[in-house]
Amino acid sequence: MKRSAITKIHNVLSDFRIETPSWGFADTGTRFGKFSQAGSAIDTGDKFADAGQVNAFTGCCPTVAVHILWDFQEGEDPKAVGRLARKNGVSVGSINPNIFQDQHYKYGSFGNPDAKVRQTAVDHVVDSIGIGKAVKSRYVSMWFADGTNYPGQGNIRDRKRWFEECLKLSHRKLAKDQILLVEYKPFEPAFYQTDIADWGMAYLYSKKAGPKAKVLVDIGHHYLAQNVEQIVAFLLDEGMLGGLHLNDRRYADDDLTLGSIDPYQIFRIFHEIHTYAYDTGSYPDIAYMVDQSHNLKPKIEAMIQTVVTAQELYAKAALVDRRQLRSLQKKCDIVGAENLLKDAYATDVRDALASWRKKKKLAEDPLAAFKKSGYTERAAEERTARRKKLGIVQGGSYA
Ligand code: PSV
Ligand code: MN
Repeated sequence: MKRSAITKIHNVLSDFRIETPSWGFADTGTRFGKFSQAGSAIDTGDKFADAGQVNAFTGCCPTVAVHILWDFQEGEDPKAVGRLARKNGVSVGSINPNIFQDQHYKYGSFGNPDAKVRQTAVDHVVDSIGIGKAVKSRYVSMWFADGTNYPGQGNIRDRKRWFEECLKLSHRKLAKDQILLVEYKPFEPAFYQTDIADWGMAYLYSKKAGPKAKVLVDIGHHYLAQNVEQIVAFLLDEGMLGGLHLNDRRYADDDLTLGSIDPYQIFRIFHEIHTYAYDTGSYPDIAYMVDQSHNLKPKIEAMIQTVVTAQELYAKAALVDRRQLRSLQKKCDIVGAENLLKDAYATDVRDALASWRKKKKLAEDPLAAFKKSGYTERAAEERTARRKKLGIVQGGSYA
């Protein structure tokens, strides 16, 4: 590889940060059952410790997304959670309010026909914004389970207006430097109609909520045929892309490992981001976050594998010769233009990544180094003993 290509890769990697999710380190499952791992995190401290490992070995994951009800104890000083994170070599990243799991949200949160429930949901989001301020987190990340399961169940336009109103009320409470991310999802858990079903709806709600609201694109939250990179390009051009949830999917929102199904799609998404930077002279302000929770793979290894894949695809996409691409596009040399993308995609960037890591005093192969460290075995032993002491029984069915 040419020296200039290696330098380019080193430069873009140095500014590429990826947040890991706290919910990716604890035992999870499907609605059919929960499968346990001896070394999975028991509490928030464990989650930060595991995320700290991912950061220590990759050098690019300094923040951890947290879920209010899962990571903060009732009445706990949020600053104590911030300190716990720092003790483990990370800091608190995006704040995810939870307005979907409590019984009162059976018929929705911001879209609930009962005004009192809508108010409860807004109050929770406002509390979450306050927690974000206390821990100096920049993002409040909103994902809604709202929708209906049957035609006729709800008035779609009423629900839209309730969403607009509640998002506006939430937005009003943001500090100057806080950003409200609005995520969309076409279906699940609602299977007839979801209140924020696609990027157009998320865009509109964000615009109406106020200037600090931006769209969060979760790669898994699209129908199979959808052109995700086009959505990314559109939102970039409108200054409305706030965040990207990294994962992959084969069917729907399966939380598969980034790039495990369609790595070229991830490359094309990153290509749009690098192209934006080339055209405008600066990289967009995007929160990159892994949103995967693995039931079968060892969780920390899965996270490192994901982060390394993201870096590789981001580096490959940086290599597209954009000056040449512009000129080929102008001449309508379609084959030549497409081949520029394919050449970059086919480039083996692993040595360039390894030399970047070496410069940063990181292991050249983070996954192998992590496995060799013995952390998984130590965590399994210590956490098994702690579970026993606390009387925690792992696994179980949902029957
Ligand atoms: C549920 O679909 C989900 O995976 C969303 O993508 C959220 O971002 C995440 O959970 C955390 O609430
Ligand atoms: Mn998501």
